[in-house]
Amino acid sequence: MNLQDHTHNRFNPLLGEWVKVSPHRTKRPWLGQVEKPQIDDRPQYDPDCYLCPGNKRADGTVNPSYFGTYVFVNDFSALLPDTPSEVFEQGPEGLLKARGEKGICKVVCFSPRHDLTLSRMDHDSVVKVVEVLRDQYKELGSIPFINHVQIFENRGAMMGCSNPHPHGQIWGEESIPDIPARELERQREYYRRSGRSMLFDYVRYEMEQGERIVLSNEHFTALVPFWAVWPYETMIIPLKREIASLDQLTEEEISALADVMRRLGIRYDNLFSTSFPYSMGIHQKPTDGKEHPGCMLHVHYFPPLLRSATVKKFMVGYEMLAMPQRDITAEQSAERLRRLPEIHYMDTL
Ligand code: H2U
Ligand code: ZN
Repeated sequence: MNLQDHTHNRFNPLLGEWVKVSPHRTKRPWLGQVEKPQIDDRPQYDPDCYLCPGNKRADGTVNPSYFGTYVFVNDFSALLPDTPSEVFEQGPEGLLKARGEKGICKVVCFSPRHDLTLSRMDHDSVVKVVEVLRDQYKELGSIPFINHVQIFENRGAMMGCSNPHPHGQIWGEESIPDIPARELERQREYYRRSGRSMLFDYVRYEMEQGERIVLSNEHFTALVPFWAVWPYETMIIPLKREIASLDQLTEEEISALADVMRRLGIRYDNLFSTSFPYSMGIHQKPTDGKEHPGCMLHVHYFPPLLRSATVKKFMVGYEMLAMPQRDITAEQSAERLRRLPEIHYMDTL
């Protein structure tokens, strides 16, 4: 079987799921289609933005005149610290099951500048963002009832992001949510079997192969995983040592992670000359005080775009009912991302 010609199912070892790849449908070469660049001309300050410094938020709080980053408790938090942790069970065999969930939700402004994105901020400012995410992981994680901290960024209206001001969210909660729980379980199983971390083995193998690597520096690499579902899905993984969480990073590694995030963001924006929408998030060690053998810190990027700034991939029909499917292979996506320049298109207009 040739992975670039024949339809096949690829296995995702992190989730234990499969993705169908049908490469013959995209046999035509990449046309290198030139898109009209989308000019992002937001003002540096927007008086109507609830995240800009000095502005009033929905709950009446006035944001300070912050420099760098600014973190606050979400005014519409989905999780609250005083929810009762009760169990509900009803119906035959307890089919109707529920459980109370305590938690804290925060919003992190990445910059006071309304017009920027992570990909348009300078390196030092992105370093500050990674540092503040690390500090929040530590702070929330040290609260006894918080056993898992999920950091994420929803970027672009297409992803349901309510405000273009650069920001992310952090949800700390009692239980480990399903997706990270499954990843942790599979990493644990791999560790039990081999005595090594799955993602550390994987990243070293990919570095030798090279064909799915997008970019790297001394400490981190960004690659299109073999089992990617979204057309330009990527992961950032530590290269040099097994790191389980943000608080284990040295200053040098924080700088290296910021570097890869920033450069990957620029390549993404340059792909379709648009401010590239995505959901991005960090998976790391839960804060439940347990061991979690084999757990490695990693960042996932799930971007919805397929062919242009407006044509997105839909997960419907077969994908909703059977399994995910893609046409362009992970190797083709990695090659396209690898060929792009690291100077932001907005800086060349
Ligand atoms: P997005 O990242 O999906 O755009 O969400 C931004 C969050 O900001 C959203 O969860 C919160 C919303 O609850 N928010 C506030 O905390 N205060 C406000 O004044 C408006 C929005
Ligand atoms: Zn703003």
